[in-house]
Amino acid sequence: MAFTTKDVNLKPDRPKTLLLKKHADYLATYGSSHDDYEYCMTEYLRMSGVYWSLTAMELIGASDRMPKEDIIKFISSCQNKENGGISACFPHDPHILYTLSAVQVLTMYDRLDAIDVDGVVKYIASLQQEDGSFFGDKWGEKDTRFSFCAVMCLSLLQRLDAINVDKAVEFVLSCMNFDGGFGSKPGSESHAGLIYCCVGTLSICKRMDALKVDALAWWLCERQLPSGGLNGRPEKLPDLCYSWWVMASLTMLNRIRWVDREKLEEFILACQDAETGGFSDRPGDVTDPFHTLFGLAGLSLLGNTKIKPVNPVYCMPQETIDRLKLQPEIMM
Ligand code: 7TP
Ligand code: ZN
Repeated sequence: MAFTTKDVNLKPDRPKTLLLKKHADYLATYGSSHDDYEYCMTEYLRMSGVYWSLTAMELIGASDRMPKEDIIKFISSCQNKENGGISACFPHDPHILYTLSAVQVLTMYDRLDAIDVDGVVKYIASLQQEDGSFFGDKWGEKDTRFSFCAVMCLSLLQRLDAINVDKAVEFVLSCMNFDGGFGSKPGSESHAGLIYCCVGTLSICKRMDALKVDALAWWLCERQLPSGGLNGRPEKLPDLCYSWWVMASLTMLNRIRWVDREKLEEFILACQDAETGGFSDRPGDVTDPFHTLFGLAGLSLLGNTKIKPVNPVYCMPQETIDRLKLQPEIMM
C-alpha cells in the first residue's frame, strides 16, 4: 500500500433524486418531541440548530411549518441582559456562534425588534482584540471562525462601523498559508472550513484582492475524491458538509467549474436517508439538521432549481440578502 485514497463507495441502491417532501417532514418533526434523547443531547447548540433547520426550510419553501412565534420568544429569552450576547439556550453563557445564529434567524424573519440590537453590537465589539482578532466569548480563544461570525453578524445589523474592520482583515490575512489557504490562527494548517470563514470575511469586507486565487482554488478543488464527495484536508474521508465549505468558497472565487459538479451532486444525493428524511455526513450514516442544511445549500450552489438560490457567504436565502441590500464581494 504505497498510496491509497481514503474514500467511500456509492451503493447502486442509493437515493438518486432529491427527496424534498421527506426533508420538510424530517425538519418539521425534529425536536417536536422535546424529550427525545437526540433533542436533549443537542441543547448546547440549540440556537444554531434553529438556524440550520429554519434556513433549510426557507430554501425549500416550507418555513411556514416552523413555529415562528415560539422561535422568536426563545431567542429573546437567550439574550444576556448584562453583556448583550446570546446563548445556545437559556441559561447557558453567551457565545459569538449563537449570537450570529440568532441574528441570522431574526433577519430571515425580519424581526430584529425582538432583541436589544445595540446590546449585540456592544457584545461583539467587546470581543475584538488588539491584533484585530476576535474571541468567541469572555473565556478568550482567538480563532478566524470568530472573526467571520463578528463580521457577518455586524454586517447583517448594518453596524460594521462598531469594530476596526482594517485590523480584523489584517488578522485574517496573517493566517494565510503558502498554499493560499487559511487556518485558525497564524501558522495553523489550511482547512476547508476555516478557508470558508476567511474568504467570507474578506468578501464582506471587500478585500478579495488580497487572496492568492489560483493557489487557493487549486487546493480547494483537490478536495474532490473519486466518489465525487469532498474532504476538508488531504488524507481525510469525504463529508457532505465540506461540499458547502469548499463549494461556497469556490463560488466566492468564481471557480466552481474546477470541480466535477455531476459527481458531487451524485454524492450529495447519496447522503439522503430515504426512510427518515434528512442528510448525513456520508451515505448510510445518521441524519441531522446540520448536514441537511448543507446538503440542500450545496445542491442550490450546483444550480438545483427545486431549491431557492442560497447566498454563498451568509448561507441564507439570496432574497434575504437582496432585501438588506448587502453586497459581499464575489470575484469576476
Ligand atoms: C455529533 O457530534 C458533534 C460534534 C460537533 C455534534 C456537534 C458538534 S458542533 O456543535 O461542534 N458542530 C456542529 C454539528 C452539529 C451536528 C448536529 O446538529 C447533530 C444534531 C444537530 C441538531 O441540530 C452534528 C455535527 C456537527 N459537527 C460535527 C461534524 C460535522 N461533520 C462531521 N462532524 C463530526 C460540526 C461542528 C462544528 C461546526 C461547524 C460549522 C458550524 O457552523 C458550527 C459548528
Ligand atoms: Zn460534516
